[in-house]
Amino acid sequence: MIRHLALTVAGIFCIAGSAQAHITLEQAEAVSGKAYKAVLRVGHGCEGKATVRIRVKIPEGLLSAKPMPKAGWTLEKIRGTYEKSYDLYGKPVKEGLTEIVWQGGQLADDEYDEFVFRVTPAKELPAATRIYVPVVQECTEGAVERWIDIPAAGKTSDDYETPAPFFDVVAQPRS
Ligand SMILES: [Cu+2]
Repeated sequence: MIRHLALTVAGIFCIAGSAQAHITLEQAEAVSGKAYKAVLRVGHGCEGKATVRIRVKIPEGLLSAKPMPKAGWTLEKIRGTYEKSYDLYGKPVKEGLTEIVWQGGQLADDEYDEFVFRVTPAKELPAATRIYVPVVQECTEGAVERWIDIPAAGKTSDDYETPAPFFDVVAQPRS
């Protein structure tokens, strides 16, 4: 009985700092100006409820975003204009996907899955920029988890209950 209760509690509350349990990105680093494969790892549902929709906001500076289609889920691709024009392989780009939505599937709370997209971090991004990728996870019965917390100065993502997934953009190695 005690064991059962412990499991239930663990299922309801995310253990602080337990990155595996949150929605996180598999690759911690991307090279500026090169394609980055973003693998969003979904470790659980919303307080025990199954995930039915994943909405990803593509942050400014991440160019030519393309989602990887996923069996059992339909994709919605929302286009928008960037805040400024960027140089991508010698061509100016000013627009692209600003939001990606997977929906129509169902991922049980006790199952794990990954949602993949590709982006190219703009060369114009300063080296060692940490990029936060806000994700909204929608579940059955209208439950929602908003993985959008961006740490304030002096804090880290571990200080937050629903941190936004992130990765660091590093400079291209000199050849
Ligand atoms: Cu978690």
